[in-house]
This record gives sequence, structure tokens and C-alpha cells, in this order.
Amino acid sequence: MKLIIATPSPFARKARVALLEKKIDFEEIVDVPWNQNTLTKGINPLGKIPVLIQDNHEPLFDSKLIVQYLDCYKPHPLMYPENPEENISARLIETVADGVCDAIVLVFLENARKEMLRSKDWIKRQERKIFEGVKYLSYHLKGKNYFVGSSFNIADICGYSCLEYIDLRFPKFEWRSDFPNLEKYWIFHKDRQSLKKTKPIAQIIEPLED
Ligand SMILES: N[C@@H](CCC(=O)N[C@@H](CS)C(=O)NCC(=O)O)C(=O)O
Repeated sequence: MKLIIATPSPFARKARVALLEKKIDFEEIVDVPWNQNTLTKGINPLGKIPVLIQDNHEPLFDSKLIVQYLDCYKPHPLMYPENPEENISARLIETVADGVCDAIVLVFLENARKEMLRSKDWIKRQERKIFEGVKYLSYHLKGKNYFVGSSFNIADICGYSCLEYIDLRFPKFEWRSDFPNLEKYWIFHKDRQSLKKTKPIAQIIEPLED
């Protein structure tokens, strides 16, 4: 299997961590999807990573769909819990954590525009989503080591990745001091191999057009 990724991407990280947790062999192909010559051209009409590529298979894109596919391809360990209540709870955490990451991307891109073109209101709107989203994660985590159930699953992949994406792209948000339960959680998981191997790394992107 081949996976097209970007090194900072929390969405690509979901697929990378799931592949590592399931011990599936794969090759990572690093792209910068924001650049003109992105490898996603002709593969994903939306121009986004991650994309999973296999011989004699249609390319798969969107992190949720890829992880769901991997759960069918190799069910153990399951990333989306089997128990219906836990499944919904895990998907809610995924939705909020992914939404926080989407908002961080939008702030990052807005700040990459020329200063005169930036909208402070738009940035504020996204920042509210980031703060409220993390508050939601903290509230639902409580004092536990896993967001949902008693083992590592999609909720942890997304919750944990979201926190480290904040460190990379939105460091002014000191979530560790605002939400000590999230810091304790981060410390509990930080040496997990699949997370250590996929720590986000910034990329340089081409200047955006006006
Ligand atoms: N819903 C998608 C989001 C993926 C996404 O936003 N990827 C970003 C990188 S973090 C991307 O490729 N953006 C390029 C673009 O939008 O042109 C998923 O979960 O896979």
C-alpha cells in the first residue's frame, strides 16, 4: 500500500497511525498538497491528502473513509469501536477534533495571505471553534486515559493529533495550562510508537495567490 501524506497533516496522521497500529506495511509518499504540482492531481478531485493507493484498486481519500477501509482490511485492532454507543462517542470526538484541525488550517491560510487581505473577524470565528472544540475534548475526556472505552481507538488518534497540531500551528493556545487533564492524557500517550513516528513536522508551502 502507498499513502500520500503531508508531514504536518493531522488528517494524514489518522491513516498513518491506523496503519502502524494494525502493523500493515505501507510506503509513505510525501506531498505538499497546497503547491501547484501536488501529487493529488488526477487522483483526488478535491486535491487533498491523505490518499491511499493500492494496485488494482480505486484510490481512496478522506481520512475517515481510509481508516474505515483499514478496519475492514485488517480488523485487529479495530479503530472504530464495535459497540454502537462507543462507536458514536468515538465518532463525535473524531468530528470535533477534525473540526478543530480544519479551523487551525483556515487560520494558518488566512495568516499566509497579505496582511491587507486578512479578515480579523474570520480568524476570530475560527479561533472560537478551536477553543470551544478543545474545551469539548477536555470535558469528554474527564480524568481518563482513553477518550472512549478502555483501549486506543480513533477517538484517541484524533484527540491526540489535534493537540499536537495545535502545538505546531497555533502555539499561542496554551491548552496544557488551560486543560490539565489533556496534558496528563498527552503525557500518558506521548511515547506510543505510532504517535512518536508520526509527530507533525512543518512544511514550507508556495505563497498563496491573491
Ligand atoms: N476531510 C479530509 C480533510 C483533508 C485535508 O484537509 N487535507 C489538507 C492537508 S491537512 C489538504 O490536503 N489540503 C489541500 C487543499 O485543500 O487544497 C480528510 O479527513 O481527509
